[in-house]
Amino acid sequence: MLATLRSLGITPDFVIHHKYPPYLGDAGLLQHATTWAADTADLRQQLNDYLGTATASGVELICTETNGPITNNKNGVQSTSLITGLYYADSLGQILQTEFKGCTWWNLRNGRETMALDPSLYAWRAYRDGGMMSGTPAPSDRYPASYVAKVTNQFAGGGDTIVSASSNYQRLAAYAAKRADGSVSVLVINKHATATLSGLITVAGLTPADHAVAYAYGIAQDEAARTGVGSPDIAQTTIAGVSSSFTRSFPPYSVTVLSLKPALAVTTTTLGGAAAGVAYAQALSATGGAGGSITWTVASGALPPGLALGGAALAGTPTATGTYSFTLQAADSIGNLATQSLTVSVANVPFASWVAQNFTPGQQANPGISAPTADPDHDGLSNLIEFALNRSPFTPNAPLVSTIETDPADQQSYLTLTYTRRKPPRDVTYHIDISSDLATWTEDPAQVHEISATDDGNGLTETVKVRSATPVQAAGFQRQFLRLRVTQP
Ligand SMILES: [Ca+2]
Repeated sequence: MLATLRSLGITPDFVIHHKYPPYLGDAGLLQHATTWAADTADLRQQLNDYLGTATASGVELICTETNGPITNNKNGVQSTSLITGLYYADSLGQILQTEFKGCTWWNLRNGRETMALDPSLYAWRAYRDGGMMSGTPAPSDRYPASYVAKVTNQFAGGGDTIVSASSNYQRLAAYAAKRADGSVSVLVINKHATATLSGLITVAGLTPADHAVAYAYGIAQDEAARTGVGSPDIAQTTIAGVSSSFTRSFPPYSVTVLSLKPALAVTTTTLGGAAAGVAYAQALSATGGAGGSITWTVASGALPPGLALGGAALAGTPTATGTYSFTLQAADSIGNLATQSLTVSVANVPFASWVAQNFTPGQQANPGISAPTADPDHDGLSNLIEFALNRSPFTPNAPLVSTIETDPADQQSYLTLTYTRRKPPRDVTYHIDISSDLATWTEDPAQVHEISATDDGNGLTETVKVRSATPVQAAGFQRQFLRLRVTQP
């Protein structure tokens, strides 16, 4: 036919292949999937021979029918057995490594045909069926191939890449896919009737998360369908101890897909600065792991007062200045954990925020009321000073008064000024000036010493005491004045 097509100048777009194994028994069927490679080579060779390599290269191979040996009466009951389920998975793993562009299992629903059980086969349904399931809704009417298809759905899909995988044991087939989301899935089929086989799984090109999800179907589920006791559905379990090289046991006659995700990692490595009294929100993010939602907790340290973890964010209104270091932990839904050390610096209330908190929009628009130099309560203290001293701009306050205080250490008396100062970081600068005539003022740390700064415990301010360096008892002492001056940067 190919020669005739060639003589007519016709090139087929594709070749359809149907594949049904002969009677092979269970052990034979379980090794038969490896013949897909030979089938492919044979078809390609025929196309090359009859059409010429150049022409043949445009012809696609498609399999529109395959199943176990349902055409053979001798082992028809095998079609509804666990063995054909395993063969389905093994065939899929093999086909995905060939050039076949498509393959359709014959079929979803076909028809049941009662026949005698062959005791040499691992089978318990006394009927043949070319479908994956029967028409009635009982669990036993879904055949193993349908459940195995549910498992292999977790193996690969559109956009994924089949990557090399190998097993050094003929009865333990292994296949692998690099998934579009960066994860790697491993399909393992234990074809041994009674032995649990252990495989050392080595993963290249991915540091897997230490928790993964395993999807499996095997004797336990097939028995549940037979007895009605237990779940006939696929098993989905979380497994721990996954790494780039790990050992996993596979029960006899089972199909397993291990879904290995990239290691969970927190991608938020810095957080923006915050200011007391100013609403704050920073998104938190992580990659890898099971995907889906991440649960965030504080693993160590303490968040700035006023901030809390909620959803995937650190948010709130800070109430206290300072630099806060803490470690956040991200947890995915299957137990993968990742931590990240973070620091948030909380600055003092900015002057602009204080204005916004203390003045109405109308007042804010009126510089005579809200400007830094304004004094709406007529107490002689400008708004900037009121802010710097953490006072209210509308409550008249007494002015700062210098006092003469005696130092018990030297029994000398000093001109002393006590005032409230916002804790750093802050957006105002405090200056202490000294004068002997109220005309010439000097800011000189050598002449005025800060002798104490006591935290007020409110997270925002401290009480500062400064005094003249020269005691009133000093020879030639006449007069001294101290004043507080506040500037904005
Ligand atoms: Ca005032």
